[in-house]
Amino acid sequence: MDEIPELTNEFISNLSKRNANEPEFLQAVFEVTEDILPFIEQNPEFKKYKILECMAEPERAILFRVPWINDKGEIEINRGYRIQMNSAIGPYKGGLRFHPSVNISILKFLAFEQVLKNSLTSLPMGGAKGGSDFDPKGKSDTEIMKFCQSFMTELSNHIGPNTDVPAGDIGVGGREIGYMFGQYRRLKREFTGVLTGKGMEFGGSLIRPEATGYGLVYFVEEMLQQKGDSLAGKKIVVSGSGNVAQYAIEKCIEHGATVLTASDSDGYIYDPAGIDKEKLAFIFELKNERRGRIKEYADRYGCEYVEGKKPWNIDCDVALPCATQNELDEEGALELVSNGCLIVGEGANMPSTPGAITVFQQNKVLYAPGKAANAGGVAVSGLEMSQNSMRYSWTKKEVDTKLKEIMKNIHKTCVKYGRQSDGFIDYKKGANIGGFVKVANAMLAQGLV
Ligand code: NDP
Ligand code: 2IT
Repeated sequence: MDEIPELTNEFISNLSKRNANEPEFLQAVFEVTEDILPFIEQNPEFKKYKILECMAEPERAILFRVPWINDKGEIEINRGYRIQMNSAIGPYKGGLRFHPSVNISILKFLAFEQVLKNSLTSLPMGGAKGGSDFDPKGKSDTEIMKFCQSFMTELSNHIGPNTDVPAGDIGVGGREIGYMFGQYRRLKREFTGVLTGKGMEFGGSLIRPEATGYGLVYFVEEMLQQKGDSLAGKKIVVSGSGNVAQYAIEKCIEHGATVLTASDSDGYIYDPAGIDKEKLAFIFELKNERRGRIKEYADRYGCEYVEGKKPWNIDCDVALPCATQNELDEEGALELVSNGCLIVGEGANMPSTPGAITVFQQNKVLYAPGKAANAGGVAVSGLEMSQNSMRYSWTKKEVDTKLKEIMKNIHKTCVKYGRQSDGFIDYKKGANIGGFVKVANAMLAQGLV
């Protein structure tokens, strides 16, 4: 840390002061800063125009009240947000998260990551994130619909197909996107591609539900191929059991790997025989239809269930954290390393803590950060926008081929900017510089706006 350029210290201290109550946001920005600072030092224009300082300030942050009435007839008040972080390379784009933990810090970190991620996809999308502290758990379909309608009634004033195009994230899937799309269409009296992740009957893209999980596995396969290896026969540990985890597991099985674990916020299941197609179908039904707990998997298949713990102590070749931020800490990272884990591919956004990342780097574990490895979701969202604009739809095969190509190119970008003198690929550095360059150049070209 002794050769940090002067700019870093000043930048870090100012940013920390201005955002003192936003630990996740600071974590995300610092993690990027350490990689791009030397790059900025070599490019005086970026320094002169304070590009990094600009990027760390949202273009706009919207906060609003979301009142709705629950099934008991009681009034509930939630808080809604949309952080429009950067639109230098395209309309704002990024998911909506409904989870009780949602606050400004979490959404700013997600929006900041989204800017670089969207740039890496090579599609013309700026970055945003939004959501609410609404907790969808245990709510009826009617309550979900009422909440989504109230949320969209205000959000509709701030988004549009050429302005800002939200999608799903934690707690927001096809059902919620459908209700929000319906309300937007009613309010605006127009049918446009204002949201992505829509149902197939009303403008959704094939492969969008699968895209984040599939893209993650395509990326990890590229990492292995770079080493002359492949996923076939590998032992995989997955956290989460939501959208990203489900399709990551599906694609791992297709590649001949054995997935040993899945989890939710209560605990994890460990199935030494591996989650096969039939067991995965049970997870889909459990989580997407009955909205039950992962423990039921262990009850049904007679395997181990570990309450209140993460699966990082399980022996594996590849770890795919697919639940949430900071779910993999230094202790978990040390366990993975001591069990011989070769690769960590982040399906979630910022699941590894800074301490965990240091452990991976010190032990030469190949570590793919979320902004590269989980970019397949937003990439297919970008393809959904293109199809909506053309009033046309591509086949499953066409979208999947484009997704594979995009993940391959992101991998190439990471290798280009992340290759070290000893040949080791620092995917974090590669992704951070690769994502930054295009946005920074676009900002320079457009002047101080
Ligand atoms: P889902 O809501 O479908 O699933 C989330 C999963 O993570 C559930 O298993 C959930 O368990 C678990 N989880 C959520 N919060 C916590 C928590 N605080 N502690 C422990 N477990 C938790 O969301 P997604 O699968 O869509 O999203 C998962 C991750 O992937 C997020 O980090 C998201 O930002 C990221 N991501 C998502 C994309 C997408 O297209 N959907 C694209 C790129 C990244 P439980 O049910 O108990 O809450
Ligand atoms: O974190 C993410 O990239 C997402 N939640 C998907 C965003 C999108 O616009 O598809």
